[in-house]
Amino acid sequence: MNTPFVAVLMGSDSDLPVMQATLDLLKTLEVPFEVRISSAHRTPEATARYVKEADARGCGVFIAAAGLAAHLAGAVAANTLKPVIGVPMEGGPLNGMDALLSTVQMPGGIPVACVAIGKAGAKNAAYLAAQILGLGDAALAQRLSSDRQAKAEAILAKANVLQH
Ligand code: RP5
Repeated sequence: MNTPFVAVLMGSDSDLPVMQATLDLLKTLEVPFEVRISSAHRTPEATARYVKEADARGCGVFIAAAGLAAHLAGAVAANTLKPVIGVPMEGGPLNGMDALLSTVQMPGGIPVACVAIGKAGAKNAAYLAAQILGLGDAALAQRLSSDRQAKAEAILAKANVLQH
């Protein structure tokens, strides 16, 4: 069986500046991934086709980012039994609240794990995907553990600086 990869979808290339944080972290954590611009509304058939094909090729986790009436994560979840992480984008007059509710309010039986709006969500989508894949990959779990430790040490070092 191939090593599971993460498929990162976004509804528009206008989502890329925020979603770059997801791609950077997956790279840092050495998680294999591929990226597609694919829209639930503008390219619905292509989205469904890609999800089924990526699933069959060994995708382990899907990440789907979209803004406004954000139906991409739900459309992905409708076409796979693999875990789907939704990232609400913050653009638009409602600052992402529309995307948050559209992403998180899935009907029972078709789950989407929805993370925070915008940059924090983009980062956590990568961490959550890595944690899921880390359940079956001890080396990846170790890289996650080292990353968390390094972040804690960086904060403690800053606290020390403030005390002096
Ligand atoms: C959503 O609409 C996209 O995910 C994006 O966040 C938003 C705006 O898309 P563009 O008009 O910038 O292509 O589908």
